[in-house]
Amino acid sequence: MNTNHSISLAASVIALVIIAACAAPTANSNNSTLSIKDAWARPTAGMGGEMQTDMTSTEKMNMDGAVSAIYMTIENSGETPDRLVSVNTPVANVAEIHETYQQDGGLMGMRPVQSGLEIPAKGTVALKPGSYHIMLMGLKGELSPGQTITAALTFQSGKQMNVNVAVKAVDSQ
Ligand SMILES: [Cu+2]
Repeated sequence: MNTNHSISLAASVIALVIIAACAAPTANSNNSTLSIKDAWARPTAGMGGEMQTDMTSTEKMNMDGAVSAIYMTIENSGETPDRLVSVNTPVANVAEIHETYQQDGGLMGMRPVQSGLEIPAKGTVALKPGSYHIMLMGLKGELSPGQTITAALTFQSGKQMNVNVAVKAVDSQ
């Protein structure tokens, strides 16, 4: 009786270890020196004034609630720099790497980052409101707080990382 119990307990532990291994973020599964932290996205509803700083006037005019932005921290613990060159997410038709910059006359604008976003060797790059971000356009549905979406990041080195992104109200940051 006790023996059977021990065996089933051991089997349960092994099963849990296997489940935990399968649930580990794919971001760490290829011995990558890159790691992603604190990935989050804006909800589509109730966008505050802060969102406006991440949008061009054209985008504001075209805005029908179907835009969002993803933010995260990307860390490179390796000895060689890499570049984030593209992002895909099943929730949007277009995902572009953008930077916010000061236009002539002082207005803030944003533009696609040409040739990718460099992640320096032994360095960290923060994508955050008013700075670098991944612009989502042509969203296929609303993004609500509490939802989790996925994004696939491709780097110049050929590394690919799948990231879970939590949809959060900006105020909760
Ligand atoms: Cu943008």
